Amino acid sequence: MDSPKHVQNERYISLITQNTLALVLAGGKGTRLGSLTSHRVKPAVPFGGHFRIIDFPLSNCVNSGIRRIGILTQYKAHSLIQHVHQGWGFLRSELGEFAELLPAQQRTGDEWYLGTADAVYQNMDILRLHDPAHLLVLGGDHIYKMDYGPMLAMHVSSGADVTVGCMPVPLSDAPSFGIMEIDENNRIQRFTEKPSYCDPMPGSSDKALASMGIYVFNTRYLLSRLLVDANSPDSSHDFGKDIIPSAVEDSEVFAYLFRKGNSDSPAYWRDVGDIDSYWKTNMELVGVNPELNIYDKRWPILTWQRQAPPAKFVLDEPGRRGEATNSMVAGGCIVSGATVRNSVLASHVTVAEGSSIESSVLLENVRVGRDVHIRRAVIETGCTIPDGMHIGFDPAVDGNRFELSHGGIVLVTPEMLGQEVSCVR
Ligand code: ADQ
Ligand code: ADP
Repeated sequence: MDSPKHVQNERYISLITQNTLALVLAGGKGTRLGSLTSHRVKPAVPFGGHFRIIDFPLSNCVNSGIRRIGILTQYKAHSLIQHVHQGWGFLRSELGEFAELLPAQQRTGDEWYLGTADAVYQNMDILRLHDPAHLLVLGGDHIYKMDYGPMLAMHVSSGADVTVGCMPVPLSDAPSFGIMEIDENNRIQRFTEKPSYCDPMPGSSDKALASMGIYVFNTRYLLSRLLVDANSPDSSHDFGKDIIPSAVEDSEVFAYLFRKGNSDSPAYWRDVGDIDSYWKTNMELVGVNPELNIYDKRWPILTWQRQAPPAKFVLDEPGRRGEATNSMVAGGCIVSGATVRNSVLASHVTVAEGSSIESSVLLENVRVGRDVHIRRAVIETGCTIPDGMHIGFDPAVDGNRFELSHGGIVLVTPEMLGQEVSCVR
């Protein structure tokens, strides 16, 4: 649709991305990740050995040429603030670039952020100061690589007030998403937040078109809508529940389908909403040929990482090899006379002699004792697993002492082991 303009002006996209400010929503409670979010907000949850979830949307912004970013926080934000502060300070303020934390600070009244739209509303004065032509509103809790440039370009060339990023999801997952119906020009006809029932999208028997929680707005349009919303007593001040459905009624609202390159198939995008999807999305990285390539130097996932010596694999006294296969092992780990398979080990994990780790995610500073066997588990930062313990073999035993997901994944935290919380989460 926009190719003629591309041809006319080779800077068509970069002029738009430079005039865009991204707002990453990172203030929600997100209780479905269980005890992984009892000390930290979901976007701050570690992922993939080196990263925190928020690194994905933030990296997408920088890789797309959007270098003005606000991060809206409120709930259990300590490690998120620390991470952004340590890892995302490389943007050059003297060039007008920033990744700025926007905590709830009662700028407009006595309330904390009531909903996602209210979070943006409460920062209106700051947005007016920056004065971008477009606002790109992103959830801080999805794993994907996306160039936002083409979506912004489509937004501008279609003359939309709002553009919503979307992709097909299984019909059975529709109640977890905002679901839309679109016409042949991708104009959104109907938008329902988390419907209990919906019909399949045209041309499919088992898929519905879901919002990715990614929105492009013309700044002036959004600010005027937020003012109205703030004065609506019945509103929950949420993009998915209030702003988008009402915009669909009376404004130009278009869908942008997030596809893999130039193909028709949907691109990789994961909502790591619960422990099962968190575990599965981590597991998808350790396969031989993962759909999400985090090794692509053209699209680096940026983060802050701890200074650590290289991971070490040790042959123990009786001659047992310390080894890891189909696994990602971060710096500072030591695997001694033990085997690690299909697993993700974050930095400074130690696995002692005679132990085995299989299909598991071990977060920073986990110490695994001798003759421990762990399967299909997520082990929280700072846990010490005592010698001889078996995790993931007997649901009845695990269910009593740990958290067991619907899909049978065991979540272990220091509290469940009766240990003190000694690490920043
Ligand atoms: P949900 O993910 O359920 O649905 P929500 O819980 O509002 O929506 O979270 C979206 C993002 O906003 C998260 O990153 C969260 O941390 C943050 N957030 C939530 N409340 C906040 C607040 N008060 N202040 C600041 N940030 C807050 C949304 C859309 C759906 C869409 C899915 C896609 O509403 O339409 O389908 O995302 O996952
Ligand atoms: P992979 O790295 O696994 O081959 P892709 O290259 O298909 O994955 O990237 C997935 C998404 O990430 C693309 O749809 C695109 O939005 C974005 N992306 C990755 N690399 C680039 C790039 N060099 N330029 C623009 N977009 C990119």
